[in-house]
Amino acid sequence: MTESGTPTGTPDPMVIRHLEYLGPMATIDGWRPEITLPEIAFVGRSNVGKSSLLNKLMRRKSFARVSTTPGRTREIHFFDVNHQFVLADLPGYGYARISKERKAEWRPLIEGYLGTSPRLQGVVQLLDVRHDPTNDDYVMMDFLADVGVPTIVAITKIDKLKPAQARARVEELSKRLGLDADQVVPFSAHTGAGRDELASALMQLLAMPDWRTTEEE
Ligand SMILES: Nc1nc2c(ncn2[C@@H]2O[C@H](COP(=O)(O)OP(=O)(O)OP(=O)(O)O)[C@@H](O)[C@H]2O)c(=O)[nH]1
Ligand SMILES: [Mg+2]
Repeated sequence: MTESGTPTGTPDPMVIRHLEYLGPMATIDGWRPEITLPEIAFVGRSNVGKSSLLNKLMRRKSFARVSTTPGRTREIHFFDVNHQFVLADLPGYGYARISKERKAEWRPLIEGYLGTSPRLQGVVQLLDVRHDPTNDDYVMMDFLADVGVPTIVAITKIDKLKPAQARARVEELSKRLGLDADQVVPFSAHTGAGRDELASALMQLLAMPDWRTTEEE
């Protein structure tokens, strides 16, 4: 097995050949990259482990900054991955120490982006294996369900529990949230578990027909 949990010899489902920062989007009518590629957005409560997951996924040590001060990122950050898709890293939501006004500033950006982005192909929602979903998590999941965009749920920090405990929690969370097994990816940024499964789920998302047009037919 390699560090990422792949049996030796199994091809990497997402070899990162090109990774380029495109820039930040600070307001819904502000700058955003020209839309030429499908986009995949990453969302989650602040401190859920999003930056760590993105670093592992991209096989970079400090592609996304692992923060010591939660709730710092206020913009959507865009990256070109392999000229194949645009990765949108959304600000972490629901950090308790952020004032109500700050939260009110973020919602239009997050929801505006997710609700209107013409090439949004899928969303990866992160949940911490140790915690029950918060009210903010439910608000986000309901919103994504309303939009109708295909969603993958990455369950983070599974190394923090014993393997059997982690499996039981993943099952419990999936059941509670009504998720199909193929929508759920248990993940650890520390051990690399789930990296290739997530990469492979993203490749499948990218291969799907546009959900907006298929829904109208
Ligand atoms: N044990 C363990 N700790 C993790 C894992 N992923 C992240 N952490 C820790 O959780 C904390 C938050 O990680 P980040 O990756 O910065 O989380 P984030 O969601 O990007 O946080 P913000 O950007 O501040 O909203 C850090 O102390 C990480 O070291 C994991 O898979 N296992
Ligand atoms: Mg972060």
